[in-house]
Amino acid sequence: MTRVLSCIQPTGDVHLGNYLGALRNWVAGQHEKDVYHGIVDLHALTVTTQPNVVGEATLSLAAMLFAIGLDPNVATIFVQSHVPEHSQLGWVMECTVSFGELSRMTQFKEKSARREADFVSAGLFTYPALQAADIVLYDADEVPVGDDQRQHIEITRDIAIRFNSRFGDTFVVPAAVTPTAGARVMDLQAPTSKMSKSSDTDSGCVYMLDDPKAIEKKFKRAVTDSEAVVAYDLKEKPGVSNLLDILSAASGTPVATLADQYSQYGPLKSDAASAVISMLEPIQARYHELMDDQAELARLLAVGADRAREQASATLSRAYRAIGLLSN
Ligand code: ATP
Ligand code: LTN
Repeated sequence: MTRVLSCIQPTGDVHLGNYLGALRNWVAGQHEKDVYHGIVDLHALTVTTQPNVVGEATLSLAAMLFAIGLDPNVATIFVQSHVPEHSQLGWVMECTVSFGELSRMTQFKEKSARREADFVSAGLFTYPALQAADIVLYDADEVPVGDDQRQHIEITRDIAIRFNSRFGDTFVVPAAVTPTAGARVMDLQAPTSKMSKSSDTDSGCVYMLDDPKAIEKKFKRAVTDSEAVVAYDLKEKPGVSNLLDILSAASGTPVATLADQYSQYGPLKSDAASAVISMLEPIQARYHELMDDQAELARLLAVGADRAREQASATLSRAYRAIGLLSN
């Protein structure tokens, strides 16, 4: 069966865009392929300076992943730092990639420029080597990623190919695949930009843990236009089209059917809010249940860590043997 791996960083709260655009597809995908999903806390260290923040975000993200329906008995859901082989193989990967190759990574150039006077860790620079380890440790055939991560998959392929040619066939060379298209959710206040946790205000971003009142308020205030005609037109009517897209994704009704059903913005907004609230209700309930039962959450993560380690340790040993490190 095809092995798929995709990871997520525990930074910031999960929002509707992450869910409808990506995470919901992870849930559907777990029954189609052999999937591994890591919460990559060590990657988050590249920009962390405060104690406890990463651990708490990791726990919360884990509860959210289980709450949306990832089944630890079907998918392998693990925390990166619970599988020490990531750091171990990460070093080997660092020694298999060149300074020049890492210097060409767009994400590093952008992130380090944005941090300007801030601390730019060496980890931010070597990050793609750790990501390469994340991927090859699991013999992943496919890595579904957005455009921003394609360069990191390319460098992973280059590293794997270089290692295999130096030390003999050891790693599966992964392919970047375009994830199943999810909904593209736009900011409710600025519908030409994608919904994002880093936008200026929170009022255009619906978080998975927002309470019903907050969700209603955000939809009520959603930016539309002055035409007062409900129609799907991404270019001319981005706000209304976004509401139709969200309502469609949350209710399962096709956009075309919905567009015919509404003639005013008010009902469209309140129905979109209600559909989102009903969709999130069971997820939030399960999330809080898990957060209140940390022992269960720890048990679920241990199941994932055990399965992940079994695979990861076999690959690490294979790599050490290929290099010919002295065994102990
Ligand atoms: P930031 O808010 O800092 O830009 P983000 O919220 O976009 O981050 P990422 O960690 O970059 O989150 O993305 C996680 C996943 O969610 C990715 O697969 C990304 O494509 C998807 N995603 C993020 N925002 C949206 C959105 N508005 N619509 C659809 N998919 C999205
Ligand atoms: N760099 C990715 C997160 C990430 C990842 C991975 C994705 C770390 N390791 C392995 C896919 C496969 C990001 O910032 N979104």
